[in-house]
Parts: sequence; C-alpha cells; structure tokens
Amino acid sequence: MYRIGIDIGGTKINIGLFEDCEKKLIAHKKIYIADITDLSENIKTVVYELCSENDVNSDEIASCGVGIPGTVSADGKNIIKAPNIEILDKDTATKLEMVLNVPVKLVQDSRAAAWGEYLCGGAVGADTAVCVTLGTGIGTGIVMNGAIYNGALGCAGELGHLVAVEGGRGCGCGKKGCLEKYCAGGGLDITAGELHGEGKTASDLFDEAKKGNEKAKSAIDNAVAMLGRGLISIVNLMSPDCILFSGGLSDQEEMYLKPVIEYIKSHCYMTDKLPVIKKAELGELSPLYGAAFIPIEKKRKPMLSASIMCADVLNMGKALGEIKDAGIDYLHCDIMDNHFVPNMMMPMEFLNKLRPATDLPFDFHIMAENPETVIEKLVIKENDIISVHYESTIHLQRVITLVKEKGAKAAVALNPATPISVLEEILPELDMVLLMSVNPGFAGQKIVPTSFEKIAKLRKYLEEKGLDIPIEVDGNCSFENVPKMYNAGVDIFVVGTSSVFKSDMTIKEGTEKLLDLI
Ligand code: S6P
Ligand code: MG
Repeated sequence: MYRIGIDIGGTKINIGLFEDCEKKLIAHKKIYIADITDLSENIKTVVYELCSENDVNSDEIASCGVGIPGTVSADGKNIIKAPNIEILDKDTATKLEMVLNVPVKLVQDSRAAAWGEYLCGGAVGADTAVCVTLGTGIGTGIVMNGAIYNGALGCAGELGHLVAVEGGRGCGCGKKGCLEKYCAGGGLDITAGELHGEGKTASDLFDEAKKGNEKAKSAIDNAVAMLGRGLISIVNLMSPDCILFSGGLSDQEEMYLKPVIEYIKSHCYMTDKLPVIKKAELGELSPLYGAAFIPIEKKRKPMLSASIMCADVLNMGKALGEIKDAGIDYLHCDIMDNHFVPNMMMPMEFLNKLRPATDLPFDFHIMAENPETVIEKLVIKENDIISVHYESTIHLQRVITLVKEKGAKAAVALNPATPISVLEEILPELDMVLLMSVNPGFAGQKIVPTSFEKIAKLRKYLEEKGLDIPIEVDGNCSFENVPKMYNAGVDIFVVGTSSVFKSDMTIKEGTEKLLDLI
C-alpha cells in the first residue's frame, strides 16, 4: 500500500507519495498557493499525477495526512485556528476525503515534523524528542513514548508563545511579548527594522553582525539568550533525550544555532547528562514524512473467502466457476476431525482434488487435533493461507513454523471465548489472524454478540503494536453483520450460507450485494 503526505505552508503545498512498509518517499511535487483554484481538486490532480508517473494504482493509497500551520481538533478532522492560511476551511479534511476516497487526517505541521523525524530522521529511537522549527515563527512538536504529545488541552508545544517580554511586541496569537516575536525569523525582522531602518530583515541583521556591527551582534546575542532560556525551560521540565532544529533560521549555524545549543548545554540543570541536540535530518521534508505516517485507520480493501462446505456438493465444478467469476478472493476450506469440533468435514484428499479446477488461493481452516498431520497431507500453492486453532495444539509455534516451511501464509484462529492476549508472543510470526464469530463446527449459526467488540479490540491491539496483519472473520458474515465487522477492522470475510450461498440469489449477486453494503 501507499500513503500520501501533504505539507501546507504559507506560500506552497508539498505533496508526497510514500511506500507504506518501508516508509519510503517515492516522489513529491509542489503547488503554489497563488495558483490554487480549488484546494481539494488541485491536490487530487497532483496525487493522480504522482501515482501515474510512478506506476502506482490510486486504489492502493491507504490514507492521507495533512500538515497545516494551525491548531487542529484531537480527531484530526477540524481546524480550530489557522489564521494565516485563507485557503483552509472547516471542511478541508472532508472535501479531501471525498475527492481522494481515503481517510484523511489533519495535523499541526510542527507536530508532523517531529513525528517525521521520530520515524525516519534524526529522532529515531528517542524516548522524548522535541523538534523546534525556527521559521517566521517558532513551531514545536513533541514526541513522547512513541506518540505525538498533544497535552490534555490539545495545545502542547507552543514554545513560540512563552511570554518573553512582559507587555512586549504584539503577536498574531493576540497576546504580547511572545518569544517568537523576538527570536524567530519574523521577530528578528522587526529587530532589524528597528536597528537598521524600515524594510530591513533578519538576513540584513546577520550580514551587519558579520561585518562587525556591535549593535547587530548584541541584538543577535540577546535573541540567542532569550531563545536559550525558553529551551532551558523545556529541557528542565521535560528532560528530553533529543532536541532537533529545523527551519530557515537554523541555517544561521555559526551566529545563531550553535550559540543557542551552547546556551542550552551550559545552562541546563543536569550539565553532565545532556540530550542529543542537533539539526533535523529530513530538512523541509520532515513534515511531509510525519503527515504521511500520522496514525490513521487505513482504507482496507475488503476481501471475501467463499466457504466451500456451503457450496452445492453435487455441482462443485459449477460452484468453483461462479466463485471465481464473482471476483471472490479465496476459497475457504474447512477441515474438521469430529474431536476438536463436533463435526467431520472436507477430507484433505478431496480438497487436493479441487486444485486443478480453480486457480484461487486456498484458505485452509484446520479445526482438528494434531494439525501437523493435516498440514502434511495438503497440497499447498503460493498465496495459500493455513489457519491453525490456538486451542488445538500445545505446540503452536512449531505448527506455525511447519506451515511456513510448507510455503503457506500462517494464521492462528481463535474461538469466540479465547482472549486475543494469547496471541502476544506469536503475533510477529503471523500473516493473518482468524477470529471465529461463531463456535466452530457448523455453517448457518448465529453470531456470538461479543464478536464486534473483539474484532475492534484486535485491530487496536495490532495498531498499537505497529503490526499490519490482516484480520479474517468466520461465521455468520451476513449482509447485516459484514458492514459492522468491516468498520470494526476486518479485512477478509468468510462467506457462507449467510450471504453468498443463498437459495434466492446467485453467488455473484450475493457477492455484489455484500461489497455494495461495505
Ligand atoms: C464453521 C466453519 C465456517 C463455515 C462458515 C459458514 O465452523 O469454520 O467456515 O463454513 O462460517 O458461514 P455461514 O454464513 O453459514 O455462517
Ligand atoms: Mg471456517
């Protein structure tokens, strides 16, 4: 899958296409705010260009994160405050979701930058990282314990709005004397104007100081100390192990960045235990990376696995053809031994004989004691899945290893009453988890009501662990239940008598109805 990251700035918008697993930037393009006619449509055009130029199918885009220079609601859907960007409105996220057809989340750009550096840049492995963007203002993002820190009120990281001078220069936030009005690019512009005349900028101030102008030098020293004091407050309060700087002003290394770093090192409480302090590694791309990989529930392509035990056994060949024509993804093959479950069904030899009649991958669901002996007898092809019940063996890891040796994807199935916590140790080895939404053994049963909650719990658990493992659900995947199961986090649905094998509709009609409902 792929992800889109967008960084909306004051004058331009950077749009990036990323490969999901490796977190790799494939390509990015900029559009200028002055050229925008319709924000969401213009972004969509660039996203489609990026896809076609890089042979990526737009259906494979899982999500889109958007970094904006403003305050965003906790769910990433609404803009609370973005005074400087007129093209943004309260419906920006919804409009983008509609044109791109993927989940969209907004994030404050400085937080996106910190997240990008934490995932792919200079803060990889940090426990607590503070990333400071020294631009026109000061943006600060904090990553703590593997997540962006927003604070209980949602506005953590406003370093630029610490009060530096009581009753001082007016700030865009409505208050007076904010740190960024003295120490960021915009603040130094004001200082330059005061010292060297109207229209002079921060860059003139640095030029004057380099030429030896004492007033300019002392103005810069004052700004360094003021910013240093602000940062010391953060270091002493939070004890971060990593502080990164980015933004145009951080390029003034000799006269600004290095003295600020020195100030921190010499003034902080524990001078013998210092954080890593350096420039950010991804440069102007850090918010793009961070926005792309902001945790968003990804668009999942629903897949269907047709339960062959529910097909018409007298017309198996015809059923296999219809299953394939309907666009179903897998053939679900139940194997029961009358010990682990109170039923006996689908001998291995019979299933092996079906192989030449279809090229669909087989999704074996083994409900048998000693699953090893079943696995040994199966003909396995590429992309087949074998699910083994956690409850059926005391040597689960050994069986999973055997499945992999046989060349199949390995999955563990859980009965309705088995908690997902039993998966903890084996999860990293799995290609899928199968949750039973009925007690195994028979088709045509009613769903166990706690199934939805269990699916959602597993989805959350996997997200927290950073594992991108599909969830399959088996049992009463009906027209009514499937949309709810999908919303709870299911990727693959075992479809049987509840949906595609119905007497009053064809397999194709059942499949179309189900996919429409999702
Ligand atoms: C049941 C078996 C299932 C059934 C499927 C039937 O133990 O593992 O795969 O075939 O659940 O689906 P339905 O729609 O009849 O519940
Ligand atoms: Mg099954």
